[in-house]
Amino acid sequence: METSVLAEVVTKRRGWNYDALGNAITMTSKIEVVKADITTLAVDAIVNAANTTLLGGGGVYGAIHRAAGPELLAECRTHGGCPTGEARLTKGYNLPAKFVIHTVGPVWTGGERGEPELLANCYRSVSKIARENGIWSLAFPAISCGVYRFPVDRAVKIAVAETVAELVSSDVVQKVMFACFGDEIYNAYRREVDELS
Ligand code: AR6
Repeated sequence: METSVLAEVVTKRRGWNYDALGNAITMTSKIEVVKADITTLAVDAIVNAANTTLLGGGGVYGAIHRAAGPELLAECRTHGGCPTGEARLTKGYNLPAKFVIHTVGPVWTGGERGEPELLANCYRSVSKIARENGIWSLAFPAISCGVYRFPVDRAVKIAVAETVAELVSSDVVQKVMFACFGDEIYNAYRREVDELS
């Protein structure tokens, strides 16, 4: 293997990246794990964990709609739903975030129905929309880890792996926050992100 290719593989494995001058930037400087209500975060876009109708729910969905105001629901109606693993973009209305990217995580039913791949697809779909819309900073909730009962450790591994893959390959998305509600989720993200450095 050529030295440059080998260096790239090692670089990606260790979660390092390089800026235009060739200075090493750690992935951990681009990823932040915070205990926060996602609706308070002033990032370009926050991610919503919705259901396939995009039109109702509690949890993080309810918090985002309450904070954004009724215009958000009106714009969601125009999308006519969203399949599991895909994502849709709306404005952020009264939120500090300019946009909301709505994605639909899988309901955990034991792991034999493609749940891990569907969850990975959520992160990929969100990243694609972010790239296409010049979104520099993003905040994710723990998609599928509430009502949809995805095992937290497995979900967090997928979230971090997909985020690193995006940050390594994209020159658009530069900052990703994981907004955690509760110690279990926070500690799981902390452990996984700490392993990158
Ligand atoms: N900020 C950050 N995280 C939050 C917040 C908040 N304000 N509120 C809750 N969480 P869930 P799911 C966390 O159930 O499992 C909806 O009703 C929460 O503690 O909101 O993908 C939809 O309409 C958990 O860790 O989403 C769907 O029907 C995580 O966000 C269904 O729930 C996700 O929990 C989707 O279920």
